[in-house]
Amino acid sequence: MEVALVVIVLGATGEILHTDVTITDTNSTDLHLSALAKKWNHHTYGGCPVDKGYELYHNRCLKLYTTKQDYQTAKNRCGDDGAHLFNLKSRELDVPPLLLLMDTNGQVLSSTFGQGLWVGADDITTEGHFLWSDGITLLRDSGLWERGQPDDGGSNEDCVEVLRPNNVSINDLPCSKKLGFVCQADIKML
Ligand SMILES: [Ca+2]
Ligand SMILES: [Ca+2]
Repeated sequence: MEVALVVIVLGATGEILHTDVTITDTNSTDLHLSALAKKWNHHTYGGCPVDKGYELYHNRCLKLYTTKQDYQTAKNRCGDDGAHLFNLKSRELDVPPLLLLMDTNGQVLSSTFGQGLWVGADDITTEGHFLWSDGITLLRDSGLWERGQPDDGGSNEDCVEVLRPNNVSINDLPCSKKLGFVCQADIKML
């Protein structure tokens, strides 16, 4: 006899604000998410591929990679997970999950240019026209850019890092730079 209790709290617009899972069975009492991941290996939780190390932070499935890689390698690594580099589109919806991910991993966003984390935007295809990994345009007036950015410094800055723990912002820099990165798995409806 096994009972799984799943609590999902939805916001006014239907986004997932919080989820919690408790399993009770005859041999053990309260198993938490990590145990659930092992128990149901290759399954998803809340639409997140937990077997690959992704977890739900507010309403985003994220994983932090701290080993520094160039942009293309980082992008490929996310792709290997069936994910993509994090699309940090909304200060309201995407910054809280990012900061929770950092906090949970005992990390802090750098405030130094060139030492941030890769996110999923670049202007490799057309200079000056930044696209998120889903093909949506990242506007220059999005309100996410650091003041004076993007500046295509040295005519060689085509990839985007995220910076600053207290006033999260983005900057373009050379794609060959090696940074940690954040991958995002799109939430699948169960
Ligand atoms: Ca550029
Ligand atoms: Ca720049």
